[in-house]
Amino acid sequence: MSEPLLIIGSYLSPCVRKALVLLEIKGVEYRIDSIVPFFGNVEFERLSPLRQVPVLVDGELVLNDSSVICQYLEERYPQPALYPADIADRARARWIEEFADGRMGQVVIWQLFDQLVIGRGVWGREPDAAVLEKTYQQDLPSIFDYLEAQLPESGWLFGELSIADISVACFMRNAQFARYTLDAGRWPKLAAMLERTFALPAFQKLHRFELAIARTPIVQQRQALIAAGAPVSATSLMREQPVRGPMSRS
Ligand SMILES: N[C@@H](CCC(=O)N[C@@H](CS)C(=O)NCC(=O)O)C(=O)O
Repeated sequence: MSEPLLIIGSYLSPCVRKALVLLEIKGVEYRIDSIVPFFGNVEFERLSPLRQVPVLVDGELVLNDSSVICQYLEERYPQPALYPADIADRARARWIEEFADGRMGQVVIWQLFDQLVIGRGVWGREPDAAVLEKTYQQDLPSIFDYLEAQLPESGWLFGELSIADISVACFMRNAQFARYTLDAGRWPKLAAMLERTFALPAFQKLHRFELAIARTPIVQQRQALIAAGAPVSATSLMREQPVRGPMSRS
C-alpha cells in the first residue's frame, strides 16, 4: 500500500488550509506536519527553497505553492470537481484564487495577521498602528468591495462551490483569528458566501484543529494536535529557533 500524502505547513496558514480543504472534500487520506515556516529545519529548506508552506509530498513528488498543489489534487482526484467546468469560469475562478493568494495574502496576512498574531507570537514585536489603520480603513474595504461586486445575488461565485470560494474563505479565516469581523450590512453577499463556506464539514473539521493550536505555544502545538486527533505525521521538520525565509515580509 502506498504512503498517504504529506502536507507540510501549519493549520493556521491560509495557503495550507486551501490544500487541506481540497483533500478533505475529495476524501483523500493524508498526514500533516503542521509547522510554522519560520521554524522549518534544513530538510524543510531542501523541500521548500523559498522556506514557504504548504509543501505536498506524494511519494517521490514534491510540490510547492498552494495553487500548484490544488491543481495537482484536482487532476489526480477529479471528484468532486472544485474548478468550474466552463472554460471561461474556470479561468475566472483561477483569477479569484490568485487575487486571494496575492492581494488578500498581502493585506490579510502581512498587514493584519502578521501584525497582530505572528509579529507578537514569533518575533516578540508590537503592531504598527499606522499599518493597521490603513488596513482597516482602506485596504480591506477595497478588497471586499471588489469581491462583493463579483458575487451573484445568492450562491457560490461560479454556480457550484469552487476553488474561488474556498480561496477567499481560507484567507478570511485568518482575518477572524486576528479578531476582524466582516460588516455583513456593507458586504452582504460576501458575508453570506463566507457563512456557507465556513459551515462546510471540511472547514468545520479543520477549524477544530486550528483552535487546538491557535493559543498554544509553537513548541507544544504538535502534541496538542495529536491530542486533538489530527492526522499528524510520524516525524517533523521543525527546528527550535525561527529564521526568516528569502520571501519573508514578516
Ligand atoms: N504563493 C504561495 C505563498 C505561500 C506563502 O506565502 N506561505 C506563507 C504562509 S501562509 C509562508 O510560508 N510564509 C513564510 C515566508 O514567506 O517566509 C502559495 O500559495 O503557497
